Amino acid sequence: MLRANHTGRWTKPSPVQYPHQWNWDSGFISLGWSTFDWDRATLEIESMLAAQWSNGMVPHLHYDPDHLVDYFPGPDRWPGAELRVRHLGELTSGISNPPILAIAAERVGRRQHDPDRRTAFWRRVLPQLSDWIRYLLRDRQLPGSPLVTVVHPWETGWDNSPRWDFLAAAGLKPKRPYERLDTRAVGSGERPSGRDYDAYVALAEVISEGGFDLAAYSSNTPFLVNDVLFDSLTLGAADAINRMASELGTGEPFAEKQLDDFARAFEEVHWNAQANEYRDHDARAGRQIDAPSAAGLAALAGGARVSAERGAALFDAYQARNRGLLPIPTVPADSPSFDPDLYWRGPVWVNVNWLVADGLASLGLTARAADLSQRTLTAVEGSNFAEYLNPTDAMGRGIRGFSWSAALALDLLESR
Ligand code: 9WN
Repeated sequence: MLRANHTGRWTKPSPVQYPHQWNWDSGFISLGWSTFDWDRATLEIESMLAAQWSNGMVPHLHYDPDHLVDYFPGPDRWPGAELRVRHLGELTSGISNPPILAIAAERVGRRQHDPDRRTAFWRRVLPQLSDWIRYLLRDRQLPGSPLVTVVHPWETGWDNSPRWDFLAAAGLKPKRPYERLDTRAVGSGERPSGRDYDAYVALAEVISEGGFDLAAYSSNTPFLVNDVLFDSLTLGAADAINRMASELGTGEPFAEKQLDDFARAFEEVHWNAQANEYRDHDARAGRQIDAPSAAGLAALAGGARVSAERGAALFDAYQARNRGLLPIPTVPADSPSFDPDLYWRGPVWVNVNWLVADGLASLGLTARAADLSQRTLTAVEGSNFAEYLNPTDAMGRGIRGFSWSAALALDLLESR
C-alpha cells in the first residue's frame, strides 16, 4: 500500500482524494516505512521538512505541483505562503499540524541499527525540527499562556470534530466562491458539512490576510484554541528533540524549566476535575470546550505528564461509554454529536488508536495497550486500509488504501 501511494518524493495519504503531502500523515507514514525500508522513512520526513517556512513553521500541506487541480483548497487559497518558504518554489498551506513528525524522527532513528547512519539522520533533521517547535512555542502564544494557539481545524487534523462546532456556529462566509472536490470519491454523509467548509475556507482567508501572523489577526478570528492533543504532542516533540540532541552530544534545545512550565499550564488549562477528563480550551472565550471526544485520551501519547492511575481511569471510563463497539470511537457513543459514519464525529481512526495504545504502553499499562493494538489490527485487516471505520459495524468508511492505516498497522505489528 505504501509503495503504491509513493510519488517518488513522498507518500500521498491515498490513491485519490489526497494527492499532496500532509505533515502529520508523513509522521505516521514514516513509522511504517521504517519497518521495512529505512531510507524511504527518512525521505518521508526530509521531504516534509523541505516545505518549512523561514520562521520555522512546517506547514500542514505540501503541494504536489503536478496535482493542483485534484484537490481543494490549492495554494491560491493561502496567498503569501509561497514567499515564506525556505526553498522558493515549494508550495504549501499557511497553517501547521500536530508535530508527530519530530516524535517519529526519533523512533525512525532508533529502528536503524547502524549508529553512524542513525546519528547522521538525526544531525540532518534536528535543526529543522527544533526550529519548528521553537516557532510553536514562540509565535503561537497568546499573552499569559505558554500553550500553543491552534488557528484552524485543519491544523488539529480532526477537522469537523464536535470540539470545533462553535466555529461553524459563528457563521463565517468566505469572500471568494469555491467548489468542493472532496465529495466526488467519498459520500457527503462521511464528510464535513457545507457550513463547516464555509468556515474552513473563510478562516484561511482571515489567516492569509493577517500575513500568517497570530498577533495581526487574533482579534479578527473566532478560532483560537489550545487543542489538548496538539499541546501534548508539542511537549512530546520537544522531549524527543532533547533526547536526540543529548545523544548527539549537542546542547538540548529546550530548557527543562520551559517544558515544566508548559506541562504545568497543560494541567491547569486542560484538566477538568469535575468531569475527570482532559478537554480543549477556547482561548478567545477563556473557557474549556465542553464536547467529549477521544482527544484527551490520545493526549496520553506525547508529553502530557499523566500518572498511570489516571491514564487507566481515563481509558476505562471511555471504554465504558462505548461498550460493545470497536475501540476507540473519536466521539463517545453516548454523546448527542456521535455519528458512526461522519469523519471525526464518531468513526474509529487508526492513528487515534495508535496514539492511545502508545500512551497506555508508555504508562506501563501494557495489557490494555496490547488488547487495543490487537483489536485495531484485526479491524484494519478487514477494511482494505480504510481511512476510518464505523465503530458499530467495524466496516470501513471514507477513502480506501489510506497510507497511515497501513503504516501504523506495520508499526503495531513490529512493536508487539
Ligand atoms: C484537510 C490527509 C488529511 C488528514 C486529516 C484529515 C483530512 C484534509 C481534508 O485528510 O484533512 O487537511 O481534505 O479533509 O482530516 O487529519 O491529515 O490525510
